[in-house]
Order: sequence, then C-alpha cells, then structure tokens
Amino acid sequence: PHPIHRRDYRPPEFLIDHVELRFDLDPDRTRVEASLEVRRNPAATRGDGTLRLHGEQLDLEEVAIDGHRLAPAEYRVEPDSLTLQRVPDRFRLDTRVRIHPNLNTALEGLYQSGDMLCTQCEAEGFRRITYFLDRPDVMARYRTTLIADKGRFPVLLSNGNRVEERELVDGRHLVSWEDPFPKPSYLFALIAGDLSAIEDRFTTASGRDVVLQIFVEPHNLDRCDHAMQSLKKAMRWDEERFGREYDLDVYMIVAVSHFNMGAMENKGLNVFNDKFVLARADTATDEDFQGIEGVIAHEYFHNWSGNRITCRDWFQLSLKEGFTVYRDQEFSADVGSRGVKRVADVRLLQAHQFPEDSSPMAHPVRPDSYFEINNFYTATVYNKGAELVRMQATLLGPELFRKATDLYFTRHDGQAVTTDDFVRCMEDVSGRDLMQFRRWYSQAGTPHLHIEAAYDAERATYSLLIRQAIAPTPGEPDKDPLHLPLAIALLDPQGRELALRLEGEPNAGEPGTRILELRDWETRLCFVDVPVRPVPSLLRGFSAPVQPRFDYGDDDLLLLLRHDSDGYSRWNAARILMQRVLSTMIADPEAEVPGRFVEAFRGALTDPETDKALLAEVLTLPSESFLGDQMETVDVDGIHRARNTLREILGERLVEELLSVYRDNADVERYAPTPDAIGRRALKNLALGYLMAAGDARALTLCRAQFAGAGNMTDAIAALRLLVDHGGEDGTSALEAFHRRWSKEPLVIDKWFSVQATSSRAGTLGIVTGLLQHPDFSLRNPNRVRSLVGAFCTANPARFHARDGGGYRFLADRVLELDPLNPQIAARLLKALIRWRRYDAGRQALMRTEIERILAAEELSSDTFEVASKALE
Ligand code: BAL
Ligand code: ZN
Repeated sequence: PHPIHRRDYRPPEFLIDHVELRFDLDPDRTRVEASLEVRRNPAATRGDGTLRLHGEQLDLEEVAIDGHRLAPAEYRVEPDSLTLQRVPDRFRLDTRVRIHPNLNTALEGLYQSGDMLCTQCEAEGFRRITYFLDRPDVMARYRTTLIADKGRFPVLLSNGNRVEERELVDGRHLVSWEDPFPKPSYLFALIAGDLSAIEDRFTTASGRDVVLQIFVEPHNLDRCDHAMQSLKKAMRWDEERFGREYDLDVYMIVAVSHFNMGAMENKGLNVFNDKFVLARADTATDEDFQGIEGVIAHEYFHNWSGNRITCRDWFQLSLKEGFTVYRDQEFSADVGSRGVKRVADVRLLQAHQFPEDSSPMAHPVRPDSYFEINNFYTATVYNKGAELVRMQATLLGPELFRKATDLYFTRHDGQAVTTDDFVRCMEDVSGRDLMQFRRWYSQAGTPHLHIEAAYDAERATYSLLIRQAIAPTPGEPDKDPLHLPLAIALLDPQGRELALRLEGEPNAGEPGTRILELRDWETRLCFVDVPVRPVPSLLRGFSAPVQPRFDYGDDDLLLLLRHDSDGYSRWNAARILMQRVLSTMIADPEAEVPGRFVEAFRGALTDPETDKALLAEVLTLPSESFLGDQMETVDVDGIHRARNTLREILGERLVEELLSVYRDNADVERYAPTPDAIGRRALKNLALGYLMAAGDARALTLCRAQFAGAGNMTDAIAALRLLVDHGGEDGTSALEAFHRRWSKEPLVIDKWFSVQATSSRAGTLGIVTGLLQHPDFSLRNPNRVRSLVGAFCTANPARFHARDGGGYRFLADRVLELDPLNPQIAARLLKALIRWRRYDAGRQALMRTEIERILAAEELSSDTFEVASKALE
C-alpha cells in the first residue's frame, strides 16, 4: 500500500452534477445501473481528458457514453478503477454492474445485515456500489430507484423525498427517491427490509412540517421512544442554539444490527448501529440511554455540519466531526448537567485521545497523510477536534462564536471546505488573528503546562510562571508553542473566588473565572491586590486539551475538592489525591492509606449539596489505564493490586456511610433516565462496588437482591458485574440466569459477553477464549466482537497484559482471523498493542512478536498493515 498525502490534493478534473441510480436488489446478486451527468471542472487544470472512476469489487457489465455502448477496448478496468480516455467536456455516462451484498463481510458499500440490505458509504464505500468519483468534493443531486421483492423487502428507502411508488410483476415493487440537495457520495444510503416504523412530526421554527420516522424490525418497535424524543429535542436545540433548521420533508432513522461505526448521517436517512437506537428500561442502561441521546443528536447535527457543508477531502474530517462532537457535547450539557457532562468528556479525552497522541499512531487533528482513511476516525479527529472548536468558542465568547458559525453556515452552504475555512469565519467576525491557533490543527501531541506560582504577602501579589512543553511525535521532532485559553480562578482559604486584577490593569473584575491567553513557551503573569495566599483553580472547565502540572499541597486539593464551583476542577482535585495515595501504594504494598484521605472521601460521600452524578465521578478511583499512563513504565500488576487494595480499605472504613448512601439512593419510583435518577443510581452502584470490594456480607446480600429484583438494566448489570467478580456459585448462577432471560436480545447478550470479558478474575482469558465457541458469538457481528474481544483487550488491562503474553497472542489471533472479513474492525482491535513501548522489557518483546506475526501474514488489508507497521516504526 502507498500513503496518500494532503499536499497532493488537487481539485477534481471532472464534476458530476446529477446521478440516477437504479437498483435491482437481491442479497446474492444486485444489479446497479448508474447514469451520471459528467462535466469538466472549470476550476481545475485541464488534463488530457482521462476520466478515472473509483470502483472496487464490481462486476462490470456495460459502459456507455451518451447512449453509445463502449467496446471493452475503449475502457480499462482495474481492481480499484474504471478508466475512460478522451472523454467529451460534458456527457452522460451509463454503467451497469453486479454486486454481491451477502458476501460483503467488510460492511462497506451495500451489505446484508440480518434479513435486510443496507449501506455504509463513508468514507469510501460508494465505490463498492458503482463506478464513481468517490471523493467528498464531488457533490451531486441523486435520484434513486429501488426494485425488490415486495414480500421480502416491503420497505425501500433512500435519501430525500419519495417521488414514486408502484407494483411490478412477479411480486416485486419499485420506489423512487429524489434528494434535492447536492451531496458527496459518502452520504448516499439505501435500505431494503421488512421493517416497521414509529412516526412523529416536527414543526420547524419557520413552520415547515417534517415527518420523523424510526424504522426497526417489528419486534423492536417498543424501544424507539427514547430515540424519537432525543431527535425532537435535538432538532429544537439546533434551531435555538445554532439557528439551524431541518430542510427535507422527512427525516428517517433505521436501526441495523451489523454496523462498523456508531451511526451514519446519510442525508435524510441516518443508518444506526441498533445499540444507539433501541432502549427500554429493562434492556438498556443509563449509559445506553445517554449514548442514544448523544448519537441521535450528533447525526442530526451533521445535517448542517457535514452534509450541507462537507469536507473538501478526508484530511479535513475534523471539520465535520470535531465541530459536530462539540455540538453534541453542548446539546447534552444543556439538556442534562453541564458539569457532569464536561467531566465525562474530559475523562474520555484523557482515556483515549491523550494516549493516542503519545503513541506511534499520533497524528494532527488535520492529518498530513494516511494509508487508510478508516484508521483516522479517531479520538484525535473527533474529540481533540471538538476541543479545538471549544477553544475557539472560548476565545471569541458566546456572541461572536454564534456569529462566526452563522457566517460559516451561510458562506459555505453547498460547498466542500477545509478546517482553515472554518477558522477564517472565526477571524472574520472577530477581527482576531488565529494564525497561531491554527497550529492546533497541524501539530500532533498533547502540550504539558508546567505552572509555578509564588505569593508575596508583603506586596500582595500572586505571580504565575507557565511553561508549555510538547514532546516530539512521529514525523514531527520539533514543535511550536500553541495559542490557548487558560481559565483560572483564585480561591481564598474559605474557598471563595477572589476578584482578579493583573498587573497594569486599572481595576479588578468581578470575582470569578478569568480567561488568560497563552501564546509563548513561557508566560509570566502577576495578579495584584491579592490579600491572602490563594489556591489556584486551574484550567477550569478544562479550557484547553493539555496536561497541567502544578505542585498542589494536599490541603490545597482538599480545599478545591470541597469548595470549587467548577466541576472539572473538583473532580481533578479528587483524582490527584487518589493518584497520590495509589502511587505510594504501588511503590510500597505495605503503605498505609492516610487517615485524612479517608476522611476527605467520607466528607465527599456524605456531601448533601453536590449533584449525585458528579459525586459518583469524583468518588470513582482513576482507572488502571489512567494510572498506567502517569507512569514511566506501566506497572500492570502493581496498579491492579494497589487499586483493589484501596477499594477494599475504603469499603471497610466507610462501611456505614456506604450502606446509607446505598439505601438512600435505592430507586423506589419507576425507571426514568433523568439526570437526577441517573446520578442516584450511579452513586448507589458505586457504593455497592466499594462494599463488595471489602467483602462485606451485607453487601453480598444487597447485591444478590439487586440482581434478582432489578427493575432496570443499569442496576441489573451493575449487580451482575459485581457477582461475576465475586465469583463462585454467585457469579455462575447469575450469568446463567441472565443469559436465560435475555437470550433473544442481542444487545443484552453483548453485555453478557462484556461482563465476562472485563472480569478481573484470574481465569478470564480462558473464559473469553472459550466464549469464542459460544453459539451466540460471531466474528461477523462488530458489536459482538467489540463486546467480547474488544472489551477484553481494552477494558481489562490486568488480564490482557498478563505477564505470559497470552492476552497478546489471543488478540493477534483474532486480528488475523478478522482481517480478511472486516479490516476496519481488525485494525481497530490491533490498536490495543500499539503502545507496546510503554511496558517492561518482557512485555515489550511479547507484544512486538505478535505485531511482527501480523505483519508477516500474507494479504494483509491496508487498514491492518498501517496500524501494524506504524506500531513498529
Ligand atoms: N460520519 C461517521 C459517523 C459519525 O461520526 O457520525
Ligand atoms: Zn460524526
């Protein structure tokens, strides 16, 4: 395989204005006829008239130009293209191909999922449907006709509005769809199946009536309400917050069981992994409900940030993904609890993006090259990309930021643009120069901020010295300093915010947060009129995606934990305190847990004021992976032991408080996924976890009762997880009962696999290996693969990284099995090995051996090849 470079981008020599597609659908053999109106692009350099269309795995039957059928000598077919020479400046190109959806295990293009046919075209799947200029800067209007057996496929959907529907002979029927909005091919979709829909309506701000439909297999109709409510909330929110209205007469969502990603924003016809649609109290957890709300919103928001305005090329992926993640984060913050949402987003960024940014796969938010674009749907492009949008919003302030997004949406409507175009809108409305800020898009790596402070009691000044440092990343040995907003407050010894005045300023502002802008490797600042030595609340709201380092005293952290009004800062203080205790315990297994730490934990646990969901975040110990990330060399076993010991000690010392928290938050009412109820359940199950860790007999009784009597999946799965970790007859019988009850519910069975894969018990690898043979397991279903193999390799560090290398062998075997079937999923799994240099010499050697074994395989996909080869660079 060869890399593709951003610098090689050229505008397309030809454009396609209109596409007419006709599908004769059959899972074995589908016929696709395409009629393309092609013309030269006046904005491109004139070439010699060669038109090279993308196409893969297509059986070509016929090609015609302006109605004249071409002889095979007049075109060239290669495995990835169809080339025509000396084409006219404007013409109609007709092709007819055959494709085989039921053999498509990669789930890109048209494929079979259960009994239905569906598509996934982003990024480059359309070329597996027909020959085309399959690149996002070629935007066309589509008319799509679907023909299929009516008994087997009564529902036939595609993008846009339905314009024709009729019966044909032999029990077949035909439905035509027309999408008035020009779109890139990656947004094309079709669905054929025996589906039922729930339907609702939405009236837009300007009074347009829109039909909303969610299509699912009939037995799932009773679990679509939450998705529909989420969609309506998202539509209203986007009107109010961003001034964006929906633009077609119908908005359709279809849930499918076999899907590589979370969901897909195809114009007017979103296709979803069913995990992000289906929810009923007894089958879905609070996390599932929240995930559905967020993903439904995310895909809806793409209608403007992605579809109306799309990416010029795939290097610009964050243009739509970073911005849309920012939009969905803000939506969830507005409809739920802002502080809790921010902590969850920061936790996610630190758990996935920071490690990626210091790995062999580190890349800028706007990458410079790739072998396989599917490998770049990453936490960096999505989540760090969202942080870059958030920083711009912070730098401009809410009014100007809204003006800038308004400008972006009007200026670029109908265009395929770049992240630079986005930033230019920020500059144009604000008059600010964001030249340096643009480095965030082009430079990889997480900046460290080393902050030092000095209080001068005599002069009443508080000075800060802030240093940026960015470690080299692959291909980028030298870094430049970044422009970033640092949100800060100073708290007095009672935890009250001080009014801040920087040296040289005439007056102090109101007490509260101040946004400082950093641009240099080193920044010195001095606050004046500071009456007492303050405690700094730094990087409030996590105002920039950096790693702050400040030498807080334990007392300072306790003050922040108790009093800071900023949720992120409180959570961060708790985490530093926990990390300190754990580091000591990792280094010395005999180390005592300081009494004042236990008291602080007790204080937080019994704090009646704080949002319970935030408390649950604050009182959760840092994950084993996070603790490993903070170490020079990851001490897999030391971390696991120390974390378990601390859980046990906290459970023992705080048993009475934990029992009260459990009882006080036990649900009595009907299940509702409201922020308050979710917070109560989170806190209750957290308490139960600490109690179980301590081996308390009352806890085991509570846990058994919770499992047996749970009225919702959140409580059921929390209890199941604890019983499985507890082991013995409790674990076995709970697993059996759970499987018996939910054997017909694939999404619940995914949880059953995950619980076993993430158990900290010693024999987990053997159990996971055995489960590969379970009749419910299949390598062909990505959700199932993620729930067993993915969960074991990414969410069970102690067992995956077992010293004997069994976990690594297990992963490599699965990657090799999966690669020929579904390269996207194979490559994603393999990422669990790429940070091999972070481990001790023994583990390094074992991981390396497995990566080399994968690289030695014949016929590796470009997806897996890219990850494996970069891992060893
Ligand atoms: N565009 C791929 C799925 C998503 O990010 O919405
Ligand atoms: Zn997206």
